[in-house]
Formats: sequence, structure tokens, C-alpha cells
Amino acid sequence: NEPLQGIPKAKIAYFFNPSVASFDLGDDHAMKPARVAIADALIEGYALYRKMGVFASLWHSDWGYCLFHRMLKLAFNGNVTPELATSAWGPYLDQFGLDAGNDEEKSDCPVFNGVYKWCQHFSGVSVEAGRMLTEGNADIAINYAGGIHHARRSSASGFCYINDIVLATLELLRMFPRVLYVDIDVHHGDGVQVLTEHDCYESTYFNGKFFPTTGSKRETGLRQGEGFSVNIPLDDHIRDGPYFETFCEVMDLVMTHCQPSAIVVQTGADSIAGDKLGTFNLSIRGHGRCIEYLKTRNLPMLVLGGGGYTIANVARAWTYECGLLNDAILTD
Ligand code: TV1
Ligand code: CA
Ligand code: ZN
Repeated sequence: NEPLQGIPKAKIAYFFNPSVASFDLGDDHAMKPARVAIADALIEGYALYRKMGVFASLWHSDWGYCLFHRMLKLAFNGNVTPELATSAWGPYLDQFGLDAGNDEEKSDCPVFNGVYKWCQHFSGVSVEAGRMLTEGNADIAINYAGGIHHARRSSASGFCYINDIVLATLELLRMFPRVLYVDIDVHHGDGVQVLTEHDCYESTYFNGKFFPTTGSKRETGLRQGEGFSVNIPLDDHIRDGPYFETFCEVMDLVMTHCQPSAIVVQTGADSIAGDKLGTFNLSIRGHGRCIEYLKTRNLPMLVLGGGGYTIANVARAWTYECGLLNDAILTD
């Protein structure tokens, strides 16, 4: 696993904003933004900061809302709060996929304190990370706070209120004619799929019952994107061997067919064994092999986070993969 002689190392821009740790969707909510801070602490602890350009991005941006989303900005002008959600704005929440977050029922997309800031933060950073690539200032840009793949243009879904992946991909498409999106989160990346008619797309997991229930093999792209999407339904409890065999087989074909000029990868860690929501049996090493595979293509690459609900696994996986991207093999 030594880096090949003579091949220059990739220039990596790593983004982290410590304020992620302060966002809280609710005590018992599965999505914990703070896991990104734990991953970051481990990444720093393994001395990976010394190998990358580190951007403690404090940038908050409304771009996302201007470019693409209507929901929170236009509907609520960013002022949505739990108090307003239970009073004046109550009747309008439903159409935007939001929930007042009453204790009685577990809701995927509650209006929590700071929801708008959280979205501004990670989506602004994903776009900024994308810009590092379009401006040629890095070969790989990383934002583990992003990768929030279910959000639709006008509605929240599955813990996702704003689709930073689509926003960052739009930024990449300004420079790169074809962007390949790869999604190894256990859930199907439905919000990205519906918005990427011209791009390649790959996702894992389909089962008519598992959230969000989309992502069958027959969904292969629309109009000018027909034939440029691929969904790979996989079985529960799938292990490293069969998973990576399928991944390679499909990706080899995708690479030839699509000839991408840049890659966006959503590295949701809920496909790792022992996840609170996920049902796959991948090891961290197995999950990481997908990242290794993509890295060897030597294309500008935006690496985003995603799901991941067993926090120690998330932090370990993203640290291990951040190591791989930096040509370092980390061990326990
Ligand atoms: C509050 C508190 C919400 C505890 C939601 C699991 C909770 C879930 C919770 C949960 C949970 C889902 C559905 C609900 C069908 C809907 C970031 C009836 C222990 C990218 C999103 C999964 C995954 C949504 C996001 C899913 C991602 N599963 N505890 N909610 N409706 N929603 O099934 O892809 O990882 O589980
Ligand atoms: Ca997926
Ligand atoms: Zn997921």
C-alpha cells in the first residue's frame, strides 16, 4: 500500500467548522451533527492536519437557498423556530416536509433551534469545497458535515433539509462537463437522483420497504440523462466481499460509459456493520475500499459525509478514509 513512486500526492482541502457540534435535532433523534466534530478530533489526533490544507470554515451562506431551494428561505425567511413551528406557522410545515417536533411522535425533520444555521453552514461549506476544485486549488476537497442526500427542492425529508450535494454539484458543473455522483450511504440518494438528469449516479440499497423506498434498478435516468443513472439494489447484511465485487463491476462500467471529469462521493457511514439504522455488514476497511477505488481514478473529487448513526463507527470510518485520501494507512 505504499504510494507509487513518482506520482505526486493529491492536494487535499479539508473543511471543518467547529460550530457543527452545537446543533441538536433533539435528544433522542438519530441524526447527531456533533459526530462530525468527533471525527474531526480523531482526524486531528492522527496528525492528518499536517498533510492537508485545513479550512476551519466559518462561512455561512444563503447561496443554497438562492440557487435551488425555496423551502426554508422563501417560506420562513430563515426565521423558522420551534416556537413559531408550533404556533403561527404550524399549518405551513407539512407542505415543506417539516414537523413541529412534538414529543409524541418521532419525526424525521423537526424544526429544531438553529435548523436554518445548520443548513447554511454545511451547504455553504460544500459549495465552497466544490469551488476549491473548480478553481483548481485542490485535487480533493472534503466536507464530512455535508452529504445530506434526501432533501428536495421544496421539502425536507429523512433528516435532510437542504441538499448540499446538488448545490456543490452545480458548482462543479460550471467547470467540469460531467460529474459522477457515487453514494455509499445505506439509504438511497433519492434527492440527488431526481435532480441529476445529466449526470451519472450510483447508489446502493433498495428494498421496497426501507426508507426512502426508491432506487430500483429500473430507475436509469430521465430525458437527456437516460442511461446515466444506475441503482444497485443490495441485500441486508451484505459483507465486504460481495459488496466490493459488485461495486467494482458496476463502477468499471460506469467509468467507461460516463467518462466523468469530476467525482462527488457521499460517504454515508450507516452502511457499516452495527449502525443504529443501517442493515449492512461492511467493515470500515470494506467501506474504505470504495474510497480507495475512486481515488485511484485521479479525478477532482469532492468527498462528503452523509448518514451514520453509531457514532464511534462514523468517526473511525471517516478518519480511516481521510487517511487513505492522504496516502496514509491508519491502524488501531
Ligand atoms: C426522532 C427520534 C426521529 C428518533 C427517526 C429511522 C427518528 C428514526 C428517531 C428513523 C429513528 C428513518 C422513515 C418515517 C417513514 C420514515 C443523512 C413513517 C431509530 C442521510 C433517513 C432515514 C436517513 C429516515 C438519512 C427514516 C440518511 N429511519 N429514530 N427515521 N416514516 N424515515 O422511515 O440517508 O442517512 O430510527
Ligand atoms: Ca446509497
Ligand atoms: Zn443513510
